[in-house]
Parts: sequence; structure tokens; C-alpha cells
Amino acid sequence: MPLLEDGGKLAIAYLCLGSNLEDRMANLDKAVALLSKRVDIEKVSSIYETEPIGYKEQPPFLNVVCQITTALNPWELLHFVKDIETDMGRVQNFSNSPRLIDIDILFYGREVIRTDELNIPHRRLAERAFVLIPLAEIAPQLTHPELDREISELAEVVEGRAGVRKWTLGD
Ligand code: PH2
Ligand code: MG
Ligand code: MG
Repeated sequence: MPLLEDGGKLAIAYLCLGSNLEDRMANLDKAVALLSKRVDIEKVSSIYETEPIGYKEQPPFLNVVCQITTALNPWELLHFVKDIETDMGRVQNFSNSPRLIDIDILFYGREVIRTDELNIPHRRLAERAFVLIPLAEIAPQLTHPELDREISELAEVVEGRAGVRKWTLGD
């Protein structure tokens, strides 16, 4: 990994963004713009319209996955994305409730971090078609550090693939 002048390391991380309230595409665009103030956005997947998982009685989501490089450590990155959610007007509600914007850290390099505050890799990513399908588009050969399987393999067999469709403005 390249060294920064202050000795810090740059990490490659993956984020999943989701919105299912108000102008969903504008919310994703704004989140990417705010992220780019402190991290480098390297790749952004297509936008997917996805059926809600978990709590089902809510509008469909738009989801994208981004690859970033960052000098922030995982805790700094977590606080940064939470601040963006709050600044964009997200209110803390019940688990899996509708939201203007959700930004989840999927991977941070090959690190495995299990604390109350921070869980990397994301605990449910291997079960979620709305994460794996966009992620497979930008990082098919990435391997999950705990499962030791490629994202493309996980994406091919995940349940609920039919609920994840590419979306374009006007759909
Ligand atoms: N996020 C959730 C729960 N369910 N379903 C879809 N389709 N997309 C999401 O981003 C999503 C979800 C919790 O964060
Ligand atoms: Mg989430
Ligand atoms: Mg979240």
C-alpha cells in the first residue's frame, strides 16, 4: 500500500449506499458528492432498484456500491459516513425502516473488525442481493476475508436476485 507523507496508509474500501424516501437518485448523488470531500471515489456501480429486505412494507430502494480509497481509519470512516447521513436529514428510526440515505461500510481492505460500534466486513452482506449484485459489477474478483469466496460467486447464488434490477432515470 502506498505511504502518505504523514506515514498513514491508503486503504481501499467499499460502501453500499441506499435510499428509499423522497428523490432517491438526488439523495444518492448528494451522498457521493459529500463523500468525495474526504475520500477518493474510484468506482461507482450502476444504480439498482431493489425490493426492501427485512421490513417489507416500505418503498423500493435505489442502491449503489462505491469503491473508495481513503486515508481515514475504519472508525474515522464510520464517523464520516454517519455525519453525512445526519447532515442529509436522516432520523434514527426502527431497524430497517425507510431512510433518506444509508451508507454502510462493506469492506475496509481485508480487515476484520468486530466491535459493538463497527462491524467489518458488513455482517449481512453475503445474504444481500442488493449489495452483492452491484458489488460484483465493480469488484467481481474481490474475496471476502472471512468466507474466502469471490464476490462474483456469492452474487450468483444469493437469494432474492430477481428483486434487484438496473435502474435508469425515467423508470
Ligand atoms: N437496507 C436495509 C434493509 N433493507 N433493502 C434494500 N433493498 N436496500 C437497502 O439498502 C436496505 C434494505 C438496512 O439498511
Ligand atoms: Mg444498511
Ligand atoms: Mg446503515
